Amino acid sequence: MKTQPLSADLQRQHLEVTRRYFLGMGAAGLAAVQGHSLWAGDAEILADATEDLEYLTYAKEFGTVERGKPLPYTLPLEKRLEIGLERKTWKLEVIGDAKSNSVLSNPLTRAKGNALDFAALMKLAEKHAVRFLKIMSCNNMSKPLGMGLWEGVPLREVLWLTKPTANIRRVFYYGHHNDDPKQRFQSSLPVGRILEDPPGDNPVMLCYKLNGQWLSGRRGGPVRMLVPDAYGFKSVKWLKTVVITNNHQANDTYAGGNNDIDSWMKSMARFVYKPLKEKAGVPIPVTGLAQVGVGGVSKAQVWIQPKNKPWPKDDPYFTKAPWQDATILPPPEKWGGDLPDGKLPADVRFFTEAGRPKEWPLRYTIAHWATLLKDVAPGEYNVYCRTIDLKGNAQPLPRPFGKSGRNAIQKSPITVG
Ligand SMILES: Nc1nc2c(c(=O)[nH]1)N[C@H]1C(S)=C(S)[C@@H](COP(=O)(O)O)O[C@H]1N2
Ligand SMILES: [Mo]
Repeated sequence: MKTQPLSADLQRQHLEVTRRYFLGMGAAGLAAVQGHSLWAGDAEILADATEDLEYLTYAKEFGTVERGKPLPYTLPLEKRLEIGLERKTWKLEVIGDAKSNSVLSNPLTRAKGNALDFAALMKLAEKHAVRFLKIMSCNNMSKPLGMGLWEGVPLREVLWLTKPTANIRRVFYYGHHNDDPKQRFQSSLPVGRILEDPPGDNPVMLCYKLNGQWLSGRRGGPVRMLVPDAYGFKSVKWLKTVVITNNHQANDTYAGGNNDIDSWMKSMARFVYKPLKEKAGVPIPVTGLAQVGVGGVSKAQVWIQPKNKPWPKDDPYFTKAPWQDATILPPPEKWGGDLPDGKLPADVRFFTEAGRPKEWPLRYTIAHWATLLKDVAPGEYNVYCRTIDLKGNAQPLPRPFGKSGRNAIQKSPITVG
């Protein structure tokens, strides 16, 4: 497996929203902005502040988790055309599991010549296309990979084309894998999740656009699966095959490696700007992101603790620490991320006709947060951040186990003096 760290490009949207926040705070905020190198562009601080991601992530800044030798999108164009990894030649097979007794009277196969091609997908898109925001996050990584506006056709529209009638409990799917079974990356879902969306959720979809652009080969194009509520491993790239089965068991590649393959995304906070060194007597700006999991996010919080005062071992999640609330910032005015004109298109799920989100923050996206640490005496400290969900659970609760999604509380050192 290869992972690529996020680039250290500037956090344009993040800096913009946080700067507005600090300016709006009056005297203390002004002191923080003016007296502070963050806004002056100090290279070291910016490099540190820019490790994470901005609102919609630019293509070149998106984090990647991929397998394959060679990686399919690195093959020459001629080869990509031959294997169907270009829109012109892409075809999706939707078939019954030969080892199972699912009944479908119209499987979509290459052999029969009725596999779904890109033109047919676009025909479905005319009527059924959906667009929604989603953070791509790997359950095994501490920070998200990238924030996207994804567009696609609900998978159920294509499942129904196969005229399924009985003995269907699960759907398996996998991408191009150089015809090498060992390279196959597969995942699965209960059929119910595909046919019906839980209230307030988005459909599982065949995704062909990200941030207003055709889905690139690196991001899994021409078509990838996109599972809104799940960690990244359910969103299989270079999708070519969907298998309908009566098997009730999951076959996900990620079941190996001790991963919990049934986990909804969790809420968690990450620092974006975390100062390493500060003068005493100056308000210290701290900013970050909250990933909004199934439980939502009601608060982001920070806590600063002297290094020489270790926290009691019987409170491993720091639940009794004196956390202070940060401010969750409003939705951005500019969405960024390669969108034509930086503008969201019409008909984004959970947005009004005027292009504003109906609630904020939205589930399975991110929100920015910011705060000032004030009156910190000279000394060595650690700063921590966490989220509180809509039920009042403090991160990493109610699901602290890492293999269902990493959500340990992040800690960052700071010297004040
Ligand atoms: N075909 C294929 N799809 C894949 C993977 C892969 O290795 N091969 N990795 C998965 C994992 S583990 C994650 S976290 C996401 C990451 O998506 P991204 O690379 O677009 O950020 O892709 C998923 N889809
Ligand atoms: Mo992953």
